[in-house]
Order: sequence, then C-alpha cells, then structure tokens
Amino acid sequence: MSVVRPFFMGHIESDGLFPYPEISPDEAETADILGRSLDQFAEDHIDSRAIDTEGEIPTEVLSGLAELGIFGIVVPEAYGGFGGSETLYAKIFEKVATIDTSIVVTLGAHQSIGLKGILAYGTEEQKQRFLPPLARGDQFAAFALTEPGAGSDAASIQTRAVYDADRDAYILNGTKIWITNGGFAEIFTVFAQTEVERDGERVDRITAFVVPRSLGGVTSGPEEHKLGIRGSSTTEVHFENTVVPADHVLGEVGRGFKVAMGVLNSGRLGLAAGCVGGIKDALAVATRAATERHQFDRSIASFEMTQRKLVHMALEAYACESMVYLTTGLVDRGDADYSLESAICKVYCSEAVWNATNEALQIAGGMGYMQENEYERDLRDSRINLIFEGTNEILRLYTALAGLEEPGAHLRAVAKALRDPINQLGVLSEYARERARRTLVNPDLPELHPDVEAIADPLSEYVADFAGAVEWALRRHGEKIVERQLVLERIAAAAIDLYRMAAVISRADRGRRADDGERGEAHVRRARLIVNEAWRNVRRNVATVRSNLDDDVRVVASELSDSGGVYLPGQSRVGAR
Ligand code: MYA
Repeated sequence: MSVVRPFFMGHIESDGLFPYPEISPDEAETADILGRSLDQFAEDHIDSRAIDTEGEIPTEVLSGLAELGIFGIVVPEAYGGFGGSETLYAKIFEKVATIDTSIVVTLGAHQSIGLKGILAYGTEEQKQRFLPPLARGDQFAAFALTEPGAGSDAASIQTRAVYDADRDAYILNGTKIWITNGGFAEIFTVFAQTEVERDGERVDRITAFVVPRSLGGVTSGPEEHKLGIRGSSTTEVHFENTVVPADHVLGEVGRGFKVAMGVLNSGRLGLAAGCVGGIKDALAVATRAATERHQFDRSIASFEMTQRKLVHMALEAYACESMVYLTTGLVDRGDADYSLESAICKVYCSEAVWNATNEALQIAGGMGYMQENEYERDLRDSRINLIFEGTNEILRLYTALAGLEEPGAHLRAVAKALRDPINQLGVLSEYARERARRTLVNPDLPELHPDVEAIADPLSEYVADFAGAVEWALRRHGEKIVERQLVLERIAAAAIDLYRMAAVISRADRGRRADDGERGEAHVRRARLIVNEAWRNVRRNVATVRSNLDDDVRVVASELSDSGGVYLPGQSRVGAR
C-alpha cells in the first residue's frame, strides 16, 4: 500500500487516498489538552531567545516537558509511554515546533529516530529494558549513523563491530559525527560494519546496535557551533573498544541498513510535521507584522503583493498539512509502504518552511533583519531541515529511483518477452492493453463531492502523462538513468506535485462533505489554488523529461570544473579564497 508508487505505473489506488484519514476523537482531545499545556508551559518557562544565545536548553525545561509526557508519545503503555498513534505524535511534534526549534529537534532526535529502532525492530526484552526510561524522559536517545566519510552515502560507514565469541559480545570502534543529542544521550542506536557470511564468503554488512553510554568506551566531543537550532546538542560520538553484548543487536546481524532506512522513514515524516508547525507560525507572525506595519498611510497587509505572500504561506500550510496527515494515516493503518511519501513530505515541507520564514522576514523588512526580532532566528533555525535526515537532493533521487523500480521491472519483463513472443504472449498483450488504456483513458478517481470533482481532473490527467514520461525515460536511458540526475530530479518533482494534488483533493473532499458552508468552501478554494499551481509544475517537468537542454548544462558544468569555478572560459578567477 502506497499512494505514490502506483503513480509511476499510471494508476491511482483510491484505497490509500480516500477517505482522507482523520484522527480519532480521543486523540484529538488529547492533542488539544496537551497542546494547551505545552503553550502554558512555554509561556511560563521557555525563553527561546535565551536558548539560542546560550546554546543550550535548560535542564528544568527538559524535565518539565518530560513531566508533560511528550518524550514517550508513540511508546506503548506497556513500556511506560502514552501509546499514541503516529498521527498524534505528528500533532504534538507540530505544536512543539511552534514553541521552540531547538526543543523540537531534541524531541525528534530522541523519539522520531533515537528510540524508534528499539520500538520497531527491538525484541520484547530490549523494549522492556530500554524503553521505559526513554519514554519518561529520564534518559535521552540518539541515532548514530553519520560519519566523516559517510553522510549521504550512509552505506559506506567505517565504524566496525567485531564479534568476540568468548564474551558473546561485539567490540565497537569508530567515530560518528553531527549526532543530535550526542552530548547528553544515554542510549544510542549505532550502525556499524560487521562481518557476515553471504553465499559462502565473509563480507561486511551493516548491523544496528543499542549502545547505552553506561557500557563504557563512549565519549562525546565538544558541542558544534551551528548556524541555527543552537540550543540543541550536536557532537561527535566516539566508540573505543566498547563491549556491546550480542543481545544488543537490533534486528538481524547484517541487516542494519534496512533498520536505518526504516527508522529514517519515520524520522522524515516527523520532521515534515515539525515544518507544518513552522509554516503556520511564520504565517501568524507575518500576518501580524503586515497588519501592524503602516506605509503610504495604509497597513501593508492591504497591498496585493503582501497578500499574495501571505496567501501562498497559507496554501503551503494547507498542502503540507494535507500531505503529512495523509501519510501518518497510512502509517497508522499498519500495512503501508510509506517510504516515498515520507521522503516527499520531508522535501516539500522543509522547502516550504524555509520559504515561509524567508517571506516572513521579507514582509517585516528592515525589522526582520535585526537580531532583536525572531525572524532571523527562525530563518537560521529552519535552514537545517533541507539538509538533515537525508538531503533534499538525495531524497529526490530516492523518490525517483524507488518509484522507477516497478515500471523498470515491468519493462524488463516486456523486453524478455519480446525475445520469446510466442510463449510470452500474455505479458506482451497485457503490456499493449496497459499502454492503450493509459493513452486513451485517464485513471479513475472515486466519486467525489461535485465541488471537488470540478477541480480534480488534472490529477488523473497528469498521473497518466507522468507514467508515460517515466516509461519514456526508462526506455531512452535504460540502466544509465541512474546517472541522469537532471531527469530524475524532474521525475521526483512531478511525483511530489502529484502527491500534493492528491492529498489536497482527498482532504478537500472530506472537508466539503463535512461542511456545506464557508468552512467547506474554504477547503475547496485552497485545494483549487494548489491544484492549479501543481499541475502546471507537473506539465513542465513531464515535458522536460523528454525535451531539455541538459547537454548544455553538462558542458557548462565541465567548463566550470576545468577552470576552477570561472563563470566564462577565458576570464580569470576572482577572490582571494
Ligand atoms: S540522521 C542521518 C540521516 N542520514 C541520511 O538520511 C542518509 C541519506 N542516505 C540514504 O538515505 C541512503 O544512503 C540512500 C541509499 C537512499 C542514498 N526505505 O542501493 P540503495 C533500501 C526503505 O539505494 P545506497 C540525521 O540527520 C533500498 O530499497 N528502504 O542504497 C538526524 C535497497 O533495498 P534492497 C530503503 O545507494 C538529525 C537498500 O535499501 C530506503 O547505498 C536529527 C539499498 O538501497 C528507504 N527510505 O543509498 C533530526 N532507502 O536491497 C531531528 C533505501 O532490498 C529531527 N532503501 O533493494 C528534527 C525535526 C525538526 C523540525 C523543525 C521544524 C521547523
């Protein structure tokens, strides 16, 4: 079950998309009560400016938040947590993001990724042992994957765990960098190379371990000086002959890369939920600033250009929220492969929050640039979202390549069938039928509210066009598609816009059915504006999969690398650096 993967085959699977998922009434009430407690706690105890300038979150703030129960929202009650759904967690995460970014990053590193491996892949014994203090917030968790030579290329880590049969333990050595919560976490999910047997040979494969600091041989480097999220802890973490008992292995030995990716799927979705909070906050701050600021004898909120900026922020909040909660709904169903959806949410929402904080600063003008106001801190804080938990470039590649798997396999089967057409007639006629269907009719949507149906056509139309472009790219580039990143980038961009359209159509359908009045119409209006923008993007990206100036781009790129970064051949290098 995935919403996005079928788009690559030209299908819309309504099951994952309709009806738009809704949080249960009980959890909605919890989110509301906890949200109000968090607001009150923030008003009484949290000084975000001080957190930024001092570069740390006071211990009393963390312990106060622990008392509110936010560090174990997704941990089942049996292990001392709240037992909430992914949707509830996202709601709380979104709220915390509006309160303080360093705090939400600490929470994310702890709960979205730090303890998630134990929750999702741990044995019963591991869960009982490690989760209760983490859920209570008595201890903090961290996720230790990145290394000096292994950032985006996560599989190339060098940290090594060597099995010692006498001690039934692994001896862990290596250095991890940029570890959030690295300075104070007690429990680390650590990824290391281990020797395993595959097809009779000894080879290195990644294994995941739960490593409590108390095992010894674990040290943290000094705090890094960062552009933003300065109150969060980011350090190196060193493991020196740390003796990790064999029963600390998470999942199977040699299958740790899958553990890392599984955990990151959940982390990326949490991050996107945080961005939803950030966009809503930026919109509220910018609207207030625009309303209060008068120029030319009028509030600047009365000028259309300012209004366009504010409206765009509101549409981004609607689109991001629709995508994030459609995806948490998929996760809560329990049968979904949501890796593409979470990558898409992370990419889209992180860019949306960056643009929103930038526009909020622009609306505030000179005041926005001054350190005494919050705009510059918001801008600094939101920048990291485009980088951590998978850079947006890597996640675009992942979205495109993972999406291409199924049509690629399909085409390979067709190519094989062409070599033996008599025996493989079934494959060939199925392929011919499928192609004809895609050319002649667009994929169906279920019955929608008439107001939403009136705006939903582009989704069907462009899913069909998208699948056609995907097949064209696979046939044109074959295996070399992996190297054609500019084409992959457009395929990813189109997939992102299709998911955006699908999410807002589904949500507006629910919103319109639930309300005949202004609220229902407000959903439809927002969805109409978003769909109108998104299908134009898809059309452009689909067209430039086939016809583009990528050869020129490659020529200029090689001129640049040959000349060491001179913009035009024959000119001399500028600058002293
Ligand atoms: S933690 C560090 C984050 N690091 C990364 O995200 C690393 C990015 N790199 C990668 O993801 C991988 O290395 C890539 C794979 C994708 C490049 N789900 O052959 P492969 C499977 C399921 O493609 P590679 C941090 O920043 C794949 O299908 N499976 O591998 C924390 C294949 O399976 P199979 C997946 O070319 C910061 C196998 O893996 C996935 O080496 C704190 C190998 O794949 C997937 N996603 O590269 C954050 N990907 O073998 C706090 C791959 O069966 C949060 N596979 O075919 C704070 C939030 C704040 C919000 C604030 C708001 C204002």
